[in-house]
Amino acid sequence: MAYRIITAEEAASYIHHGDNIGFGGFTAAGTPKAVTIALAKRAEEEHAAGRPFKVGVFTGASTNDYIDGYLSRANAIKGRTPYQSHKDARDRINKNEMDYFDVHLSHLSQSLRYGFLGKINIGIIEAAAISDDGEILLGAGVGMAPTVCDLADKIIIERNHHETDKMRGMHDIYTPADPPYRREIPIYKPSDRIGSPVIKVDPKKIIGIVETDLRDGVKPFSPVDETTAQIGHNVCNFLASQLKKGFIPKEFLPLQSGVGNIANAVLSQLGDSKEIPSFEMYTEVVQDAAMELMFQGKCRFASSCALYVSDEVLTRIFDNIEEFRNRIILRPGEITNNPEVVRRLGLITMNTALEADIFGNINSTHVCGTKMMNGIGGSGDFTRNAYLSIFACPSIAKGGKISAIVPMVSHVDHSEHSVMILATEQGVADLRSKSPIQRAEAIIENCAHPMYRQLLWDYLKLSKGGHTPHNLRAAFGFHNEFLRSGDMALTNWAEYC
Ligand code: 0RQ
Repeated sequence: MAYRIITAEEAASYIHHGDNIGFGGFTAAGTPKAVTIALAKRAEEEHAAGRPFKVGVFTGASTNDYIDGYLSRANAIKGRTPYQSHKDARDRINKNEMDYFDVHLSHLSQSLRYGFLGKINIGIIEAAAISDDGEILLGAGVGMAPTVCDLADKIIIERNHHETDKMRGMHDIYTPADPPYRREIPIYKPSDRIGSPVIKVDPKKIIGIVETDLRDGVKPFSPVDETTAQIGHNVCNFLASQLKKGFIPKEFLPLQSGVGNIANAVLSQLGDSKEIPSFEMYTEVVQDAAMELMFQGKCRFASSCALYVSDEVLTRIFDNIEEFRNRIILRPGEITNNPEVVRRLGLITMNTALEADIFGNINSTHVCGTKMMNGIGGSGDFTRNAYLSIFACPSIAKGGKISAIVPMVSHVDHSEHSVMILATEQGVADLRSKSPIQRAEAIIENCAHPMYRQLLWDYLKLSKGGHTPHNLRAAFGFHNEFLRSGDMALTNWAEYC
């Protein structure tokens, strides 16, 4: 073995205050787990001794408690990008104790290569195996590991004994050349392989190997409830109607599905629908619901950046690895989310909104316009380039005290120009070819909860003139009312005009 086996504590000792760390993995899948616990302890000791200790964190997407949890609790993160979904990270971000900037996932690797974001001092990569000549076999998540390995001055490998060598052949590692030399990414169907099954690095960059057997520990999502089942049902019916009308080819088109409870529920419903034929996925995460569709045969093939699945489901994949090696490809995030490929393949994209406005703008990230929830993730990469872009969410949140349909979104992630379909448990609004006023009518009628419908009609009446009618004094009336009384339903427009 050409490398030193080191402890997590020794690995952490090579990381200095102010360093930027690039992590492999995507969501909790294949994300390092051991060194960051030791790093958090070290940060706490440094802080106790009155010395500053904070690092910059670049990840493929959200991570796990081992990175965002431990490092946030230790207040050891100076800056972080991109998507995160950990409560402790969110708390630091919203208290401005961690500088967070949110970018489209497909942009991150190339922005690092272009030098826009500073350098990567240390890469930490979880691997299933590593050869003496520097071939790294990744585990269940790829993220931006290839770019991290390329750019980092030094690399620490966490060899995880649960990420088995059986995964050899599942990955497809490809890094596009940078402009002005970039060519097309030659993926013409989700199952096309264009790269290498391993990452190749200069062995001299590897500081050492930390042995671990910690599991990804993905928790199952909330079971599908009446509301999320109805959303899924509405999306399925809509897709079936598009198929009948010939707007979707009879072979169907590859699907992308975002993360979270709603996305999981929509996928479950697709599995049950007799009208939707079997399909392929070209997506950034495969969750339990998508794997369930693969087990059933409803999903024939999945191209993804990660197997973000519960430990039981991952074990089931490993137990049937010969089959799934031919039915799953794991790619870097800049390829799974690549706008060029998304547009070419003609994806049906399904992502989740926190709130939507009556004109079709979507806020997926900020509660009441100010508090960061998770981030934009890949939802922009997919939505802007989709064949058919769908957003779904429950029409109300927090027991009805929040309407997800508002007069004006308090933060814009996806604009009315990119959003084609909005679905809630109430119904579906097809926004294609509609003027702003027609969109507002369709959204209020089909998507708003009955307890908010009249308030929204009243808002539209107050909003006189212009192509996109608004009453700028009242536009954030729902949000202001929620901040004041805790219940948007108590909005009295007279007070906000
Ligand atoms: O709060 O957790 O306290 O119960 O938001 O909402 O309904 O469980 O939905 O799990 O699907 O998450 C948009 C955050 C939805 C997610 C978002 C509250 C609600 C609940 C969660 P509780 P649900 P989900 C690829 C794709 C953006 C990025 C994306 C997300 C909690 O889907 O991060 O799609 N999407 N990336 O009560 C205040 C509102 C609210 C609200 C819901 N209007 N105001 N709170 N909630 N609506 C991802 C990757 O790139 C990996």
